[in-house]
Amino acid sequence: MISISNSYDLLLFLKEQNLIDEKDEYWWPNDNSFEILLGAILTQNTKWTNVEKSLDNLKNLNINSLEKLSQIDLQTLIFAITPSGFKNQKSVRLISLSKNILEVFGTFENFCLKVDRRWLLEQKGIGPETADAILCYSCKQEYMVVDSYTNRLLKRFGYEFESYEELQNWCEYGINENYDKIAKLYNYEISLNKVYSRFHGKIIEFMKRNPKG
Ligand code: 39A
Repeated sequence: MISISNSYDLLLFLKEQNLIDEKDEYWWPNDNSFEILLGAILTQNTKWTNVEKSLDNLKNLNINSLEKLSQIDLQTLIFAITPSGFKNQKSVRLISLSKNILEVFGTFENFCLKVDRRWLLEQKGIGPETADAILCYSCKQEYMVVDSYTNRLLKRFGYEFESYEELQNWCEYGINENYDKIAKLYNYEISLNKVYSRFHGKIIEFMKRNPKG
């Protein structure tokens, strides 16, 4: 393993390996922002392959908007999301989140523009990782998601963090500090949100290919 002094060095190390060349532009499978919101909740405590099965079931039921999700029959939702686990808890939370978004923001588009991290963290079942996944990938805001893969990867490089926020700050700081160099690498066509999105995606893909340090 090479040694790294900051998250920019880590990004360069991962970028050289072309880990997400075949993936979507922002790495997270990107049919639409509403589906990303569903995926961000469904992926809690389960593998992504299980989430894909639940998302397919919801697509087959044509649950493609907050309005439809807020009115779905609970048992139908529970059955549809069974593959991704915690089906009762996640169903209640999805319905209540969709109702709260409609009540406070009116539309999904307005939610993406106006929502902040604090509001998301006040919702039942949404912790920092889920909130940041929604902000980063659904709403295209400038937050980087960090997770157990990020923690484990950085441990291999000798870094340990005391909290989610400390790890997130470390990741975002090195990127911000070196944003000019990064933008140059991408021919100045990359937003900070896209750098965070792709960086997180590279970390996950690297760890899936290299599960043992
Ligand atoms: N753990 C994960 C994932 N693994 C993923 N993909 C693969 C595509 N997403 C979108 C979220 N969490």
